[in-house]
Amino acid sequence: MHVDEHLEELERLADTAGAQVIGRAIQRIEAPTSNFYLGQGKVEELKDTLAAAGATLMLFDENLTPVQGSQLEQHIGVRVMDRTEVILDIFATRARSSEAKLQVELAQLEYLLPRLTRMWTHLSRIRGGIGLRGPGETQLETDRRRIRTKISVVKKRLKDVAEHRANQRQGRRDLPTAALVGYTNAGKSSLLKALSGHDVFIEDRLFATVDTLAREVDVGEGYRYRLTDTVGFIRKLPHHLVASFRATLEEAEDADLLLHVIDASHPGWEDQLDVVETETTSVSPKRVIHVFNKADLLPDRDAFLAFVRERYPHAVLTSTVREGGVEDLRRALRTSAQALRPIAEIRVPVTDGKLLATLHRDAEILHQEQTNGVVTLRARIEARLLGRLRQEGVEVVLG
Ligand SMILES: Nc1nc2c(ncn2[C@@H]2O[C@H](COP(=O)(O)OP(=O)(O)OP(=O)(O)O)[C@@H](O)[C@H]2O)c(=O)[nH]1
Ligand SMILES: [Mg+2]
Repeated sequence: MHVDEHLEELERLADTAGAQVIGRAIQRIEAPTSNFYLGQGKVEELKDTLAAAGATLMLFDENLTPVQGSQLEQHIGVRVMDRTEVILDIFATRARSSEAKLQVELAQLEYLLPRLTRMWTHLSRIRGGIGLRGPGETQLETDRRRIRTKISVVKKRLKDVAEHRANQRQGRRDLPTAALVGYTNAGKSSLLKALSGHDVFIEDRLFATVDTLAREVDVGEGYRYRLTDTVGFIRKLPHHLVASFRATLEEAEDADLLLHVIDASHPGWEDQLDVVETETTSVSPKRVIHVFNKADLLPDRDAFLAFVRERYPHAVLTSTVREGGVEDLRRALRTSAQALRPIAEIRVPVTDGKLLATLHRDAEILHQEQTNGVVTLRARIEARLLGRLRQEGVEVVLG
């Protein structure tokens, strides 16, 4: 991606966060300096530009160390936010579920901890008159301790929520599952909406989705899939900081199939694809379908599909704004569902209550009848479970 595209993205983040951008500046440097990141001359120039424009905020596309952030602020005299801070700000305003709120709180606390001195400087300045004097070491230490305690409390609560979610997922293996993953704004939520017919929140802004959300999707011929929408990825974000991404990764890890959604119309789609692949390496190898979305904006769809299929043989093109634009994906899901959940006839002695209960929980029962103490079930059943049943000597006939 070019630096212009990077700033374009930062501008969209700023817009999402509610800031109005009045100008951009770029400096090419050999290596960041430890005090300002930028060179001294550039800092002076920025100071004048910002003052002349009456700007109140400077956004930095690179992540700043606590020292760089505080030095820049003191020198330039406006609030300075780096990429991560802008993104945390967006997450804070968008989190809805109690889990997402906890995740954002944790990320903010962890971001805050090494920057406490700087935040205090802000406060004392806002209160006025006290100059740049900090709160004193004792106060700082107390605050640090309090934040650390808070962090461990929030972590504990998040762990409980995550365990609860994992249990819920475990208990539901009746349908094959797919996770929609991808760069932010690629169209993941739009695809979930188009496929499921349910209303899903969509917006032409970055990070419209900060909560995972699951919907059932009819993929035809009686097959269904459970699709999960997840939080989008973005370049240069310290993902360890944002626990929401862990939820995304957990969903991805648990799913039978990954749908990697790519905005095919974006000039930097290849870089975006790489960012997502790097972030999800921990969940592969897994079956992945590359879904090239916004195909309606492509000048030559056939040529594009031929090009991407050289690298991703199972790639599909989609458009959520075109009539029938997601049917190729629906068909791919159906093929995959048929392979993952073949239909089988299973005969179980009526006395085997445990096996019957397992089947009722984990398989989709299509038909059931009982004769002479034997229950015959016709069911869509996970290929893995079917193999296990066979090994245990259960009578199973495919088809
Ligand atoms: N032209 C066109 N626009 C699309 C298509 N699919 C989605 N969009 C638009 O792209 C923007 C982002 O869509 P979302 O579905 O919110 O994207 P997302 O991947 O869920 O984004 P985040 O939740 O922010 O990570 C919206 O303005 C959609 O209307 C498509 O097939 N064609
Ligand atoms: Mg979304």
